[in-house]
Order: sequence, then C-alpha cells, then structure tokens
Amino acid sequence: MIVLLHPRTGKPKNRRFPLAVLSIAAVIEGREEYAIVDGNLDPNPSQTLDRLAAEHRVELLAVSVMPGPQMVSAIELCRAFRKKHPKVPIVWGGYFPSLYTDAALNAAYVDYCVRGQGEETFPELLEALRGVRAFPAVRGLSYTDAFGLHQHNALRPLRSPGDFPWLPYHRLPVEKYLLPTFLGRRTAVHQASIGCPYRCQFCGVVPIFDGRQKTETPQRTAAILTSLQRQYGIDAVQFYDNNFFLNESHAREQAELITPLGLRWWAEGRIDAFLRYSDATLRAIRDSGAMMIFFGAESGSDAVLASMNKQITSSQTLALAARIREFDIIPEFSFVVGDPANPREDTRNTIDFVRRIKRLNPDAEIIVQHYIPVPHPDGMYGAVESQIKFPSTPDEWASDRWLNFTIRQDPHLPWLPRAVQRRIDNFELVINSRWPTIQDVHLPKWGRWMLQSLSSWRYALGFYDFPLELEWAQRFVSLRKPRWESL
Ligand code: B12
Repeated sequence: MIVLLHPRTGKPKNRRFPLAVLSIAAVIEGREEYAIVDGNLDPNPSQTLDRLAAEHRVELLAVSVMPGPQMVSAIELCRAFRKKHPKVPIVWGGYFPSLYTDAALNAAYVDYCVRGQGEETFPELLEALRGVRAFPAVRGLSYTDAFGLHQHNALRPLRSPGDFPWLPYHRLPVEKYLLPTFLGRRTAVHQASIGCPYRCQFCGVVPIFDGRQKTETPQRTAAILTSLQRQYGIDAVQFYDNNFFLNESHAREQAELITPLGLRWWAEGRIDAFLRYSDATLRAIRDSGAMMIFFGAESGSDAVLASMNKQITSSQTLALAARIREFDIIPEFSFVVGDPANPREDTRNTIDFVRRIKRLNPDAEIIVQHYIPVPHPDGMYGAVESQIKFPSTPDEWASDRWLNFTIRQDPHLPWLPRAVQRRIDNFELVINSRWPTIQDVHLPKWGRWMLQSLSSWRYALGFYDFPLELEWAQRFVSLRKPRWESL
C-alpha cells in the first residue's frame, strides 16, 4: 500500500480538498492500493499511519509539504513514522522540497524529493523503487546516492492538468470539505492550471515552474465543477491558480461556461490583464459569479515595481481599482512591503498608495505582507543574496526564527529596521480593523462594529502607532467567534 499524507495546514474551519495529494492519487487510482491521510481532518494522523502500517505492507509514505506550519507537522509525523517503521521509504513533494531540496534531503526522515509537478514523477519513482527503472532516469526526482551525495535529476517539462485523470474526490469524505465561506455554504476548491508565466523576483512559484504555465481547457473546468455540483451540491468555489485569467477569449469562454452553475467564486488575476479586458468580458466574469479577485499590486512605486520585475505600473492599479467597481467585483490587492533598498520610504509610499486605493474603491480589500525573499533563478528582489542564509535542514526551518520568517510574521530581516517593521504591522492592524475583511464569516456583526469604531479615528488621522486597543479588540472578538465546524 502507498500512503499519501497531507499534514495539517491550519485550523479545521479552513479545511479544503487536499488538492496536492488528490492530484497524485488521480494517477494511481485503479492501479495501486493506496490511502489518503489528511491532517486537516484526522485528529491523530500519527496513529492512523501506525494503524495502516500494522494492517498493510506500506511500500511508500508520500508527503505533501508546503513551507510553514505544514512543514512543521510533516517533520513531526515523518520522524515518528521513521522511528517505528524504518524500512518504509519516505518521499516529500510540494513547494517546500521543491524550493529547499537540499535542506529536505538533509533530514534523516526524507529519502526522496519530487520537485515541481508530481503526476508523472511519482509513478516513475514507484517503478524505480520496484527496480524496473533507474533512479537517475526519473526526471524531477532528487535523492541521496550511495556516496551520500545529493542527486538532482533534470526537471521534466510541465504538462497541463487536463492531461491527467479527474481527481478521485470519492476517496475522501467530501461532506467534511465543503464548508461555509463568504462565498457560499458549500465551498469547493479547484486549480485549473499549474505554474505562472511571469517572473516576479519575490515569488516562490518562479524557481519551481520557471515562468511557465499550463492550463486545462475551460470545458474541462466547467465539467468538473458541474459534476461537483450534481454529486455534492457545491455552491461556491475558490480557484487556487496562481494566475487564473490567461487571454481574454479564454477568460470569457470560462465565464460563459460556468455561468449556468450559479456559483460564487474567487480567483487570482493580473491587474494589467484585467485592464485590457472589454466591458463585455468583465460583465461576463461578474455574471458567472466572480465575487472577489485577488491582484498582486505589490507596491505604489513604479521604481519598486520595476525592481521586482512585476511588469505593471501603479497607475494601472489605481485605474483597475476604479474600473472594477462598476462591475461589482471586489478587488483584493496584496502588497509586498519593505523594499530592501529603502524600506522606510517604501513603507511610507505604500501606506499613502493604499489610502488612495481606498478613496477610489472603499470595498477594495488590502493585504499587507512583509517582503521575504525566496531562492530565485533571476536573483532575489532587492539583491539580498549576501544578506540571508537559508537553513540547511527542515528542523532549522521549523525553529521559531524561521517559522516566523516563512509566515511573514516578525521575519527578522537584516535590511528592515524594527521600527519600520512595526510601522507596517501597525498599519496592517489599523486597516484590517477599519475594514474587517468580508471573508471572515465568523466575525459577528457587533465585533465588526467594535473594530470599525475603535479604528476609524486612527485611520482618519493617519495615526497608526501603539494600537494596543486594537490588538486587544481583535483578540477579544476572535475569542468569541462562533465555531460552526466539527471535526
Ligand atoms: C491552497 C494554498 C494554501 C492553503 C493550504 C490549504 C490546503 N491545501 O490545505 C493555506 C491557506 C493554508 C496556505 C497557507 C500558506 N501558504 Co500557501 N498556497 C496555497 C496555493 C494557493 C495552492 C496550493 C495547492 O493546493 N495547489 C494545488 C496542487 C494540485 O498543486 P501543488 O500543491 O503545487 O501540487 C503539485 C506539486 O507541487 C506536486 N506535489 C505537491 N505535493 C506533493 C506530494 C508528493 C508526494 C508528490 C510526489 C508531489 C507533490 O504535485 C502536485 C501536482 O502536480 C498555493 C499557490 C499555488 N497555486 O500553488 C500557495 C502557496 C503554495 N503557499 C505559499 C505560502 C508561502 C504559504 C504560507 C507560508 C503563507 C503565509 N503567509 O503564511 C502559508 C503557510 C502554509 C501552512 N499552513 O503550512 C507559497 C509557497 C511558496 C513560497 N513563497 O514559499 C505559494 C506558492 C503561494 C505563493 N505564490 O507564494 N496556502
């Protein structure tokens, strides 16, 4: 038996289909005996792994690992599993081992890493383990050879998700994954494409997919969503694509095909692409149920945008903020704050820019993130290579210092003065309190009102320092949020 493990990523109320392991399951479905263990659902995944190992001959433990809390959970589970079942090989796949392959291989509980797309590499790894293929012949695979050296086989060309079978949703208790969100009562997730064709120098997608993207046809996306609606009654969907909208005709066709389903949906798009679309296309997107689109605005300074290789301008962001309002789609603008060349000025500019956006479109949602670098083939944004040395083991990545870095909280960056970091955090707190996100369906009305009342004077005066009362208020309301999900 093969065990596919999706370690816990967060709170049960945020549980979604574990698409990464489902994509691997899809290519072995009907051909291999396998089980899926999802740490977002299973209260004791370690015990489940032991039970499976006691009841079956487990041939391989295959683990999906994203940087951050999921990696912490993966370490704990893999270490315990290795101790009890030392003969079972362990493979890691996903963003963590793809970005930090050597660090992953340095762990005593990781034998193989699958870099990038896994659907073809995984069955070939099984063949290699069974002795019918040589390990060096498995593209996308990394491993430690007999001399203790890390071998990184060449990456394989990207394939469209449409080239692989549909996901075997029936292997999961689907009901437990269709939870309420701001979009609907039964929200599904779907990823229609893999990779991204842009090369932003702060982004962790580029080193893995090297500026490439492959997308399934709009017909296939629509057929999958139709089937999920018929079988399981979904009424909303979050698209996980890094870049859901390609050219205008694709976007239009996609929108028209899903309109009859009456779904409400969220996706990520590019500001420049959206600005180019005609009014008719934007209306079609809205009519198909688009409620909110996430856009990487990143900065209000054109010089900073150029140094990130973002390929948009700040005036495009302002134009989109105004235009999209007419179509009743909420834009969610994300910012990467703390330009290493001048973090103080960048922070000041970004705060001013966000205020301009809010004047143009008060419904716009704002995400403020500290810039944290990732290894990048074109060089890290800010050319900070000499200032940062990444950990060389997963355990070090799991330390408080590096976990805070990964989740962009208190990231301890040598170029970011503490006072500026605090300024960014304080601004984020004020703006999140002044306009609590509509995505938080657990926030009661009184809590929303309280946060808005407490923060409005601060926002009006541009006074963000020492927001102790807001910290307290946020904690107070989050403690009293109703919990409607059950494990
Ligand atoms: C959904 C998601 C989340 C969800 C996770 C929900 C869940 N599934 O349980 C949540 C909201 C929790 C989340 C959080 C974070 N995320 Co996130 N997330 C994503 C997102 C949008 C989709 C991932 C996904 O499921 N894709 C669908 C599957 C099919 O694709 P995939 O994961 O790439 O899997 C393929 C391959 O990687 C490989 N593969 C994956 N696993 C395995 C396992 C095996 C055994 C094999 C063989 C192959 C394999 O094969 C799969 C099929 O080809 C991606 C962006 C993206 N579009 O990829 C960001 C992304 C992965 N997240 C990212 C980050 C940084 C985070 C956070 C650290 C951010 C933060 N500020 O806190 C947190 C912490 C994560 C945690 N809790 O551990 C980054 C990672 C790169 C980086 N910069 O380091 C991404 C790429 C976003 C970005 N553009 O920066 N995230």
